[in-house]
Amino acid sequence: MKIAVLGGDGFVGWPTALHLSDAGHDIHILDNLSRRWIDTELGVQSLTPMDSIQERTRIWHAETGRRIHFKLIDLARDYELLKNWLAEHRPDAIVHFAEQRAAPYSMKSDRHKNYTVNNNVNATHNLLNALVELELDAHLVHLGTMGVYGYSTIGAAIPEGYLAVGIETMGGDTVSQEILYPSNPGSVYHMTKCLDQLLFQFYAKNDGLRITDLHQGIVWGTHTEQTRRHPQLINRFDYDGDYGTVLNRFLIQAAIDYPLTVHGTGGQTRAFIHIQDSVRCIELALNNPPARGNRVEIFNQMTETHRVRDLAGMIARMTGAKIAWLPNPRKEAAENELVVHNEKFLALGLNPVRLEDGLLSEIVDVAKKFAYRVDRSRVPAVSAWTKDIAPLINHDPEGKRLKSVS
Ligand code: USQ
Repeated sequence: MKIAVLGGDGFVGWPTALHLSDAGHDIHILDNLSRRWIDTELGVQSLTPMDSIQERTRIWHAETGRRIHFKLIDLARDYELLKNWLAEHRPDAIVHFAEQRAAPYSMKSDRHKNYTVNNNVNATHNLLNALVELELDAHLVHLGTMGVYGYSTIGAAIPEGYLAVGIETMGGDTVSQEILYPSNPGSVYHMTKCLDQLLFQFYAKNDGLRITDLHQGIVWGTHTEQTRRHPQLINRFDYDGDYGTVLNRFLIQAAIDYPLTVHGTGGQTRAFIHIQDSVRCIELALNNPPARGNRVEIFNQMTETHRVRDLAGMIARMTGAKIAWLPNPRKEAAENELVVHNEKFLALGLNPVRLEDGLLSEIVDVAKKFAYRVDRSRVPAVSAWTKDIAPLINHDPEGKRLKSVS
């Protein structure tokens, strides 16, 4: 297939582009390189040394003989460029990662909230709009988030996108319907993914677009089969307080002898998936498109759930790291249960990589190898969800003003 990978320079986009190229597809990356600009804005860099996208694709070609094409486009702003590109190339499928994906970054200031909404919602809408205008029947696979469901504990498992409800009619009967699971975002970033869901629902219904939405959990790990092939194909690895996600942050913190930064009681339960499974799921989704006229296909792209404090405890036992119990910069439930249906990918043959498979220590090794590149002052998460929370944030989890390290 000819596949456009929008946001193909990012943390999941890059290994996906390699994985799909390796599988024989003709890959075209469209990206505005915003993630690299945000690194510059925040004054941080990936733990792993990353080459330019042009250099990365050159190395891939030298290693495999396969070409990955790159086009610099800002999907949120350059509608005409996007439309012209789609008209010229007419891809069979499109994988859409081209959104600002960090919840803390989306909550940093009013400017960051505006940027995240404008960027994410416009990028998605521009794409859908162009597909309709060009009568292009490409299968659209979008990277959504488990966070659309929210983290309230209701004692029931989260279904894959749709909830069966009974509605009482005026005549007193009960009619059954399947509706999008009520969205309950926990950040401006997560809210944009909820808005995306409505855009997809409308365009699938109105124009018969073929859309798959992947509700992905927190990705951990860094390598995939293809990124291992050459040092310059390495994936990015974020450890800073805005872009670093919890498990990868704990692993790098353990590697540099920094206390593990647990927010609040660490009672938050979240869904996780290894980066290798993430790229496999995307391929499975591409191979199983919905029929034209069908509703949006939704998969829960996660393989296991864990409580934050259990992860911290496990890594502390594995590495001897200390745990810092910090005031939570986010407005979120202190404790929650989370049970998730993910049978659809398992039925399509996904054989998940588990935390217990020993890969955690491998990542500590990656972290140790590049530890010299870490700026310890960028480890604390200081982006506060509300003005009330901001004064409580601990900017120094290493100890001087810390109440409790165990
Ligand atoms: N947390 C800590 N300590 C840290 C960092 C995070 O205790 O040092 C806690 C947070 O308070 C939160 C949980 O860990 O309760 C998860 O935080 P995260 O930063 O790992 O994940 P999140 O902000 O939810 O976002 C990430 C990705 C996002 C994706 C989402 C999937 O950045 O793109 O959509 O995971 S999910 O969480 O399932 O919605």
